[in-house]
Amino acid sequence: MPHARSSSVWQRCCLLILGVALCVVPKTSALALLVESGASNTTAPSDDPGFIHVGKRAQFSAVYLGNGWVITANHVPVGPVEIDGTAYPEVAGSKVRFDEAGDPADLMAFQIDPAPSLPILEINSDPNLTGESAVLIGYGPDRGAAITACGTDGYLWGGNAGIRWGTNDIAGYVNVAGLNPIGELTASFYTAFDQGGSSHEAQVVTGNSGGALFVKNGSEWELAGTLFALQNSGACQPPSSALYGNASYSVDLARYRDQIIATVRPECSDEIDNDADGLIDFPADPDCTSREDDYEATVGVPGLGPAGLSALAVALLAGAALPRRRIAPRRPLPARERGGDGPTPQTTPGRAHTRPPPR
Ligand SMILES: [Ca+2]
Ligand SMILES: [Ca+2]
Ligand SMILES: [Ca+2]
Ligand SMILES: [Ca+2]
Repeated sequence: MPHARSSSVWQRCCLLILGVALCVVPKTSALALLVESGASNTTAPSDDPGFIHVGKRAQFSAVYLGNGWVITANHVPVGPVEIDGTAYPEVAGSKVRFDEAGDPADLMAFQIDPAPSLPILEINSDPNLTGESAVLIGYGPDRGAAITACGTDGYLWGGNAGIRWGTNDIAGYVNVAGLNPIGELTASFYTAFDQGGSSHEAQVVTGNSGGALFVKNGSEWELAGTLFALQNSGACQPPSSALYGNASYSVDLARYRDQIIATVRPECSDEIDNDADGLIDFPADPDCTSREDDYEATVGVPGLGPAGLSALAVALLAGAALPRRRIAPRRPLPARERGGDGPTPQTTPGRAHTRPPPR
């Protein structure tokens, strides 16, 4: 009964908001699956939201979004990301931090090269997921011994670290203040660790951040959150433990979605009509061979930004002939500058050199 639980969580969260004013929010993440131990839940669930996309970033987590980009908490350092047993080096200087109304969030993305052969992840746009079932995936310890503290039951963290999944449901929304500098707010939602909760009730643990929270939109899974903070029961709670009543916080990706899409997507899945032909992305724009395709126009006729359209208008007014549409092989494509809207010389550094096969 999510609604019965969310009432008590809301009251506790009010206390948290006061605490947040004093900036007492531990940074966290990765999962202690407090109903599981050992190797349990270290392979994809049968209804898989994207387990293989969640990677290990040092002792933290990061999620592969597709197109050569990973997303993680801003307090996770940039570096190589291990995905499905393979380490992918970071692209120097590629980090982009996301913000809202002048508040830089505890959320960023950076590129890895080569790009893993995995599809582009969908990102949730629903601003209210309260009551929705979620799957959480991150790198962290398993469940250890049962304990009782602060008048409630729980578990110590175990000694088997790995990427594992768990479940919970979204209890509500709150802005979480960062520790440094004081006052930067990260839009987030939270789950409560409940005795008798969901089938694989999960709570994040201090030490790792950047893991994934997925929810279903109809029949399709979407990435909705980046795990980044927790609330515990205070001084009475033993270190390295999770108690019923603790909460886990995820960055609300819906609030940063436009920035994320603009940063990490190729033209054929960036939700923009890049070449002004009235058709947006794959499969609507026939020049797109897949969501991973870099160009929404035939190669040789790159997408027209405002400057390009102005130039074209000037050319038409001057009676100039339109350039002939040239049919050219799509690959290999030149490298593309991040945020650019057209091809750049082959000497441009960075960017993925491999691409996933069309789905
Ligand atoms: Ca719960
Ligand atoms: Ca597009
Ligand atoms: Ca188009
Ligand atoms: Ca087109």
